[in-house]
Amino acid sequence: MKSFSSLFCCLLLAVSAAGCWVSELPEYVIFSCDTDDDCDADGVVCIPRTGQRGFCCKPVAEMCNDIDDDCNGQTDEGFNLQTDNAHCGVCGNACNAVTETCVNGTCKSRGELVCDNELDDDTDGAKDCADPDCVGKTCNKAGGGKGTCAGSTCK
Ligand SMILES: [Ca+2]
Ligand SMILES: [Ca+2]
Ligand SMILES: [Ca+2]
Ligand SMILES: [Ca+2]
Repeated sequence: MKSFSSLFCCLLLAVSAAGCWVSELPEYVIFSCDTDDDCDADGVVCIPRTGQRGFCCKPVAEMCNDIDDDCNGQTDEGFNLQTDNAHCGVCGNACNAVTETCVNGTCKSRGELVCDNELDDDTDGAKDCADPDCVGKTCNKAGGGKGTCAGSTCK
C-alpha cells in the first residue's frame, strides 16, 4: 500500500511537470505549453507568445478585476476607469447612480439636486438657493413654507 501511494505521487509529479494544467490551482495561474493538449482541462487553450512557450488559459468574458480573463494578453481592456460609473478609478468602485458621475477616475456630484434640505449636496460651498444649480427649484422660505429659488433667495 505504501509503495503504491509513493508511486502514485511520483506519477502526479511527473504529470504536473510535463503538462501544464493543475485544476486545483486558480484559473489565472500561468502554465507554459506548446499545444492545447498540454493544457489538460476542458475549455483551456494554449495561447502562443512570441519568443517563449505559450501559456494555458481558459477564456471567459473580460471583467474588471485586474485579470486578463479572455486570454488576449491585455488586462481589463474595454474598461475606462476614468469615466466608468461602475468602476470609477479602480474596479468595483461604483459612483452613486443618481447623484454622481465618474470624471477623471473620481466620482463627482452632478450638482445641487435638492434645494430644500438645508444641505450643500455637492459640497461646493453653496447650499440650496445659494447654489446657482437651484434656480427655479423648490426651497424653504426664510419665514417658513415652500418657495422657489430666484437668484440666491427663496421666494
Ligand atoms: Ca483581456
Ligand atoms: Ca479582467
Ligand atoms: Ca441642498
Ligand atoms: Ca452646493
